[in-house]
Amino acid sequence: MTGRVATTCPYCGVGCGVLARVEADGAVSVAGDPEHGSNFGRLCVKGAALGETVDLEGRLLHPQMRDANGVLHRATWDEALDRVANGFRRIVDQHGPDAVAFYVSGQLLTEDYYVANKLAKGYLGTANIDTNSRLCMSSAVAGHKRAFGEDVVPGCYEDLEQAELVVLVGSNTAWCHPVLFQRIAKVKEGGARLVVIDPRSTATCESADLHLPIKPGTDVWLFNGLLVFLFQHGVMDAEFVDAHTGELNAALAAAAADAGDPAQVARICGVQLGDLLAFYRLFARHERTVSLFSQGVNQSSSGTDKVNSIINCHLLCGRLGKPGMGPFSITGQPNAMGGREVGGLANMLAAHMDLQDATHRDIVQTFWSSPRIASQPGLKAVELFDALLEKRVKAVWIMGTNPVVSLPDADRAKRALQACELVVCSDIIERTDTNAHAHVLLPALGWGEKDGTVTNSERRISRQRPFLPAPGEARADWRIVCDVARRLGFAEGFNFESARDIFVEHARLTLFRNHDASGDVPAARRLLNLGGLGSLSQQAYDALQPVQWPVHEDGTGTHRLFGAGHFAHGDGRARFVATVARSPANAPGREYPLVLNTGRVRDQWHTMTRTGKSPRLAGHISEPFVDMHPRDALHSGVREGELARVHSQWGAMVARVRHSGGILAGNVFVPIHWNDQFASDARVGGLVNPVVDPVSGEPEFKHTPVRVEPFAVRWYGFAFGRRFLPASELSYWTLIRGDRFLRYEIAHRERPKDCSAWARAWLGAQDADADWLEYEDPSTGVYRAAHVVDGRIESCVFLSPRPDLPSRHWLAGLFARQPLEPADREGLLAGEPPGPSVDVGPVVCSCFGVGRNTISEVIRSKGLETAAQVTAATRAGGNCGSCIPELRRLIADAHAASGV
Ligand SMILES: Nc1nc2c(c(=O)[nH]1)N[C@H]1C(S)=C(S)[C@@H](COP(=O)(O)OP(=O)(O)OC[C@H]3O[C@@H](n4cnc5c(=O)[nH]c(N)nc54)[C@H](O)[C@@H]3O)O[C@H]1N2
Ligand SMILES: Nc1nc2c(c(=O)[nH]1)N[C@H]1C(S)=C(S)[C@@H](COP(=O)(O)OP(=O)(O)OC[C@H]3O[C@@H](n4cnc5c(=O)[nH]c(N)nc54)[C@H](O)[C@@H]3O)O[C@H]1N2
Ligand code: SF4
Ligand SMILES: [Mo]
Repeated sequence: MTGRVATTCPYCGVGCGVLARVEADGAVSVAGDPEHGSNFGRLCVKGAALGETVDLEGRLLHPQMRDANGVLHRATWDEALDRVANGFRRIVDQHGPDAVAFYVSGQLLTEDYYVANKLAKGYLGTANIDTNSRLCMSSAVAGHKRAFGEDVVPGCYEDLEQAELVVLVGSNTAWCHPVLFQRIAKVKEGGARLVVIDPRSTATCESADLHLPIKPGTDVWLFNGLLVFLFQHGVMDAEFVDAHTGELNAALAAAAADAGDPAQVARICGVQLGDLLAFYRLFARHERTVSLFSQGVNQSSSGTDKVNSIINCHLLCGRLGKPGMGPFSITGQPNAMGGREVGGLANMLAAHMDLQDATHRDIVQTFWSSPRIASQPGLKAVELFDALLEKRVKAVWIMGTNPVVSLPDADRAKRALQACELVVCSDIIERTDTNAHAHVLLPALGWGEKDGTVTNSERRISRQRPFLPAPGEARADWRIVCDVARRLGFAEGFNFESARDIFVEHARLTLFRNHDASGDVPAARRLLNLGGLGSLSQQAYDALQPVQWPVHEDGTGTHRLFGAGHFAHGDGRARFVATVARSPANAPGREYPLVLNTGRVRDQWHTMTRTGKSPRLAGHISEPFVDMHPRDALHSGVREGELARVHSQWGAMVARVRHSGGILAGNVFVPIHWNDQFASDARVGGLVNPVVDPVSGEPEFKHTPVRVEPFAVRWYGFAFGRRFLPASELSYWTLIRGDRFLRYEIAHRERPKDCSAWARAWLGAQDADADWLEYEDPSTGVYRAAHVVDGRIESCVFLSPRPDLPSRHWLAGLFARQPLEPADREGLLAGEPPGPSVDVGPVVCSCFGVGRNTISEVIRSKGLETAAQVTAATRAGGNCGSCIPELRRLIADAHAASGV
């Protein structure tokens, strides 16, 4: 494919290879890279929409600094870098190195991460550098270290295809790692079994043979019970356990103490005994079992124990390091793994070495020839923001993460930044909830512009390559760090000319005092070893093909580790960990009777700074919602489609009530994505309990006691405009980007006395000659108006006392049409499309814009039985396949409705 640049998707940890090209009209087109071993040409809908997210609208293109009056102004790079360097220098001189901190991200490239970590730990001398991976993977990291002696994912994606049984624990793989899920779905066709363990019934469950909707937080009981069951039924690889592991007895005793009786485990986990035993038997029976886990496991106050309780079961059966089996921590961000490799967590050093190990400190400091080396673990994310609030830390440099949205107790995080003397933010977007508190804003290069490497969930290092010019004055994150380091007087450690220079240094550090010449393994041996990559030329770096570490001297990679039973603990043995089951930190009670679970939706990425730009991605789920059981809605006095306020002890938010049918009574689910840039009051992080796992420091994002109550409004409505509308004056709003328009879902506590006057002012159509269409029915309280300019629709607003407003779909289409037909004008007044009504319903297939009603109608009328038939009939699911689980659900629903 000529002119295509092979690069890597910047979203999830699947790490798909992407071929990107700038077309003649300037548009960016992307396709899956058929050669890339992670996706073999597939992309999910977020990857497929990448081209819609790389425009420069909203980009931060120049450095900015806040003046004494609190106003941000454009600054030169010299001014901005001086302010950062001088500020950090002054604070370190006055208060010591631990008075400054870095808060970085699993979305930085390995090279960026490496220099940030080097600056903090080797030059400033503080380990106060933590990352959003603390919120994401740190329980998996801690679990791996306890079990294996090093943070290693033993297997690879192929194992999922070779497995007889795939167990998905706390993972909505269908939505969060869609391409990997497609690989899993394929093996299912070959007869493999799929078990999903998740309190919610998600899109992932559509393909499952067995779904265990466990009570939130009870995973350790479940897996402790499994360990006892396997042991009692003799499903154990005694030879492996004897030769290669330690401390089984302690683990068994702990497990038997609280989970020895399956009937009791079933009660505690809230599942049917029969289902529990069915899972235990499936696990017992299938040698080739992969247990893939994600945030339902990690993000818990017992996250590390959850991880080890899963690994224990695999160790007992010797099921890891061989084809088709193993515990598998699936990573969230594109470079969660790379960050771990360079030591981006506050309790790690670099190249998988430990801060608290004097030999490791000596290795790293010697290699760096650095003036100092941090010797005490730094502050973990949540502690770091506490320290900012208490002014123990006085300067923080935030790179590539949006903590005012994504931290637990996020309002406290906001106050922490307000209290901080110097807040520096490197970002690609100008306006974010976090940047609102920056004293210095530094424009970074984004995906498509930046150059470096990322490592995916299966240890595969892939290149991100630029195919777009650097916009404005933006610079690579690594370059910005080096610019500041040089100003701090550390030129000798940061004279890097390119990402390749940094990568090569990182690769060499992984080798340094790792193997000795005789091939013997010295005491400080680490499995993370980039062997042959330590001498890559620029040309070789540019041509680097995806490769899984450890990388041998000849440049070949490693699919699996631990197959030979050698682990990274000093004695070469893996460890069973005694995991004592315990409940989540805070139980629901009278004041806060429901449990808040938070997570992701299919078509948005985190705080929406990039996916929020794409009209295609906005169609699937366009508003923040609180998904709840109808019984709880009744008790809470709220109704589907209306607005509700969700409260916890820490904060509150407003969202639309929804009944997906997948939520257990007693629980609610709220997506994490919406924030102050996209909605009036929907930052769920403000509600989340900041309690953390005692070992990993990872917050309990999946379990906060809350209360839901009505959010009373006098009218509901929606509006479309070609420009931003003054939504912030309303009680409720959400912003949705469309093709050539912006859409707002709105509501307000008071009904305007004069709707017409209000609408004209709000839409900016006060001119007496304005082409203005308007309809009002005082008996029902319905009002609608549209402003037409030069024959084209400019804006419109629809209001009603109830949330049952007309379909937005046909209105969106009017923005593409010019000029309006007379029938369109009539439709606007009538509040419905002219001609036969074609409400296609909410978008299910974002690639082809196919709506739910269309799909359900075809399933019904043609009696379709399979997702493939639906694709043939409607195209839905025919591109990226992300919606196939939802197609299955619609088929099942249609059959249920017709009683088949
Ligand atoms: N579309 C999309 N994809 C993404 C992302 C995104 O923002 N959008 N982000 C990426 C990132 S960084 C990450 S970390 C991953 C996260 O990927 P996932 O972990 O798959 O996603 P989540 O939605 O956070 O949560 C997973 C599931 O855990 C369940 N759960 C909650 N409590 C428990 C419990 O106690 N036990 C069990 N067993 N399950 C529980 C939830 O109901 C939820 O369905 O996704 C990555 N992929
Ligand atoms: N309630 C709740 N909260 C959660 C979670 C949850 O499940 N529930 N999950 C947690 C998890 S797993 C994660 S990973 C976090 C994610 O949370 P965040 O990391 O806060 O979310 P993002 O929106 O990915 O933030 C990335 C920021 O970096 C910017 N950016 C993008 N590319 C670049 C670049 O190349 N350089 C620089 N300098 N900036 C860039 C983006 O514009 C954006 O502002 O959220 C955590 N918070
Ligand atoms: S599964 Fe989707 S989001 Fe994840 S890397 Fe692949 S294309 Fe990107
Ligand atoms: Mo994550």
